This record gives sequence, C-alpha cells and structure tokens, in this order.
Amino acid sequence: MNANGKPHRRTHTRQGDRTRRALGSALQPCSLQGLLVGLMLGTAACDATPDTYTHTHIHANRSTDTDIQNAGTAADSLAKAVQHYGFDVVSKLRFDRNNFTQGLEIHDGRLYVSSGLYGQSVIRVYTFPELELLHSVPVDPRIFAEGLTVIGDRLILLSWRERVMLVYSLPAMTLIGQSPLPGQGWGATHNGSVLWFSDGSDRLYSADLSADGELEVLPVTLASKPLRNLNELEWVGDEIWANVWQTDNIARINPETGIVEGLINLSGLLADEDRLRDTDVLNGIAINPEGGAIWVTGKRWPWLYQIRLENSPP
Ligand SMILES: [Ca+2]
Repeated sequence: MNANGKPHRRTHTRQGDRTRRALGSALQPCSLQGLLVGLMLGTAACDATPDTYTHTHIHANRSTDTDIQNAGTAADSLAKAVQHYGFDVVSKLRFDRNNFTQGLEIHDGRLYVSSGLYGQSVIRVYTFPELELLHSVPVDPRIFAEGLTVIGDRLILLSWRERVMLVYSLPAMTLIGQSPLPGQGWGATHNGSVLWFSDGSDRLYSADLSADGELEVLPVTLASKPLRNLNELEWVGDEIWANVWQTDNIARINPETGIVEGLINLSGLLADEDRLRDTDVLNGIAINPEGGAIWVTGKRWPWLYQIRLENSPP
C-alpha cells in the first residue's frame, strides 16, 4: 500500500487478471450498449470483456500544486484566463470517518457514498441532510470501489482496476449486474442520460446510455497543458467539477472543450485538529439538486462541508 491506500500497481497485476476472470465467469458478454439495455430494462447481467477494449494508460506524472496555482498567470499569456476561487464554509455536517470517500452524490433526498479499499469497499446510503444510515452495501472484497452516480433508478459504481462497473437498482440497492470498464475507474457523474467518468489521467470519458453507448474521450487542459489525476466528479450547471488527486483543488471543466476555466482552492478546509494519522486527501463533490448547495468532503474526513465560492486572485 502507498500512503493513499492504493496498493502498488505492479504487484497486483496478476491478481487483477484473476479477479476479472472470476467476476465474469457466470455472466454473458456485453458492452456499454449492454449496460444501456440493462439500465433501461433492469436486465444488466453480463461479463466484462476487457480484452476488446483499449486499456487506458495512466500517466505517472502528477500535477503539482505549483502548476495549478500558477495557471492563468502572465507566465502563460496565450492560455485562456483561469478564474481562481477561494471558499467560505456555510455549514458542516458530522460525517462517518470510516468513509474512504471515492464517490459522493445527492439524489432524491439521499446521500450516496462509495468507500474504497480492497476487502473494505462499501456503498453507504444516508438520508440527507439528516445523515441517518439507510443502507450499507458491501462490495465484493476483490473490488476496490471508486466513483458512483445515480441515473434514474440505477446506481453505477466504478471499480479502480477490476475493469467492471457494477449496477444496482434503487431504492433497495440490489446488485443487478455488471458491465465492462475500458480501464481504471476513478470518478463518475452524469448529465441526463450521459455517463461521465475519469480514470486518473487527464481525460474524461462519456457515453450516452440512451443512444448507442459509444465511448467518447475528452482531453482536459489547464493553461494549455494536460491536467492529470482527475478524480471525483460532479456535474454542476453546465460544467464538470473534478477533484485533482493529491491536491486541495477542484477544477471547473468546460465539458465541450475540456478547458479548465476555474480552479477552487480548498486549502485549509479541514482543520488541523480534525486530522488523524490516517486522514487522507480531499475527495468528493456533491450538488444538492434542491437549491444547488455544494457539499465536499475527503477520504476519512469527519465532516461534510457546504461551501460557497469566493473570487480570489491567482
Ligand atoms: Ca460527485
């Protein structure tokens, strides 16, 4: 394990291969099209067939905080100006530190949280904003849960390296099937019938599940350079907001161009006295569809924060 709870990639390759075979052994092949059918008809139950997809390579380079904070300054006069934002905390809610938060979404008065790590992955469903726990659904211990999103009465959960998406039916949170994922899964969100997800690279992927489900790729740039480590996602207005892994920043991405048009700096959000030895990075963005409030948290953080943005100089 590295400091962020993810085992070293190289040492787990063979285990990942075995996991894929085992997970798919009793199911029929399908594609994103198959996922579409499953989502609409409730019959999604198919084998992941990762060999028919091009594996998405993860870039090793990290975007540094320095890169991000310098974006949009005179050093890159050719780039479109990036608006920088600070924040105010409007309110905060006590949150379960056991959530190694990978996905965060508010839907129909419920807060959906996916929590990662092998052998510990779980989806928790809470009333919102009371945060009474309604469901705690363990995920196959061979799967490292990543982002989630709710489309209609289906919840889609990504896996980190297992190359499957799991599909659950709401409100009972019944696992009804799985569908292939072309590479790693990190964050997920949606706009209408279009599923969006990240894989830790500088690219976002989208697939319209009401059409052919074909996968499209959107390179994301900050000041004309690739912005890597895109993690948890949220569709906000006409933008996609993305946590940038291992930073305190949220990127506001134009989903038409892939250009980062704004950066939210959440440094200092979690107070030092609230940090424990295993407290991890900022991750998790959810908009409340009722009123538009923005909520954020992190991995093993004790609070959900409602924030309000403030313009700030770069
Ligand atoms: Ca989200």
